[in-house]
Amino acid sequence: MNDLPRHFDAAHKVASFPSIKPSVPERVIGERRRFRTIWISDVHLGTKGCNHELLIDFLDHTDSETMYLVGDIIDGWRLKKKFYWPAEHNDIVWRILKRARRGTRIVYIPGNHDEMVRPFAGMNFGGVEIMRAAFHETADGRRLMVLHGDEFDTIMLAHRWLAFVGDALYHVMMKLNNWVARVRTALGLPYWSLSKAAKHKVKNAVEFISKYEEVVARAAGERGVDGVVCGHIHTAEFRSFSYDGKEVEYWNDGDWVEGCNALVEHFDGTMEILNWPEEVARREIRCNDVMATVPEAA
Ligand SMILES: [Mn+2]
Repeated sequence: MNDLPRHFDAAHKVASFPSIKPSVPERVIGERRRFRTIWISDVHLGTKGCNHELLIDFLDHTDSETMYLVGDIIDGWRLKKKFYWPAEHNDIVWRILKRARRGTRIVYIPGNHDEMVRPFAGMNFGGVEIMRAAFHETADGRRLMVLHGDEFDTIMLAHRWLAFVGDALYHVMMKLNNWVARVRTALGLPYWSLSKAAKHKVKNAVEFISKYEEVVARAAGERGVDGVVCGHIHTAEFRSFSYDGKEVEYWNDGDWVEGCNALVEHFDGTMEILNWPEEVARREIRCNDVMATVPEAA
């Protein structure tokens, strides 16, 4: 019971947070892109992996009626080991709370890395609703189940396979493989393929992702919803499955460590996965086009 005043105190601090100025000022250039709904997850605040620059840019250029934070927003596991919290990470919290103040409905569904927030499900901190899972109805009436997704990753393979995902790494591995082979030959050792070992891991990773998507979609099908939105495996994706002769949509909103993706719902109910680095590149090209039409000052 002694805990209660402490929680109120924490809630008060969170509520007064928007009056503090962020270290990176808000940059709203022209109109914000408005969506009905935005889903983001796997931000991993409190780690060097979090791409705070791109996320701040995303938050400054978009707006929505509802925003779901689909877990692993704060990395409590890593923070417990080593405290790392740059000013930009506060800026992200500041921006989210400011959205809530401007009238966006914010729903925070904690994941496995921020599981310490899970006991607060049902509470509201500074306009942020904390929930264990949510049901979202799209503008065209589809019912989607929203959850982080670690519930379906029973073996918790996430960390072991994540390191092996990605073509780029595979190519580096191939180069390294040649080097290892040469050194081994020079030393008179038998051939051993590093790339083959890696390829095996990559194949396992691909199988794991595919299996995971299937398991999550099936769980949604069993609950009779039209689809599911989750995060957790850091792989933004849309897939359509069939359950009991009915279509079940699988949406993964990706992450802000590697891909920097967000899932959005337009006002007509159409859903789209945004790749923010690509959006930034497109914006810069458009900006250059505009600049090219500006006559040079004499
Ligand atoms: Mn997770």
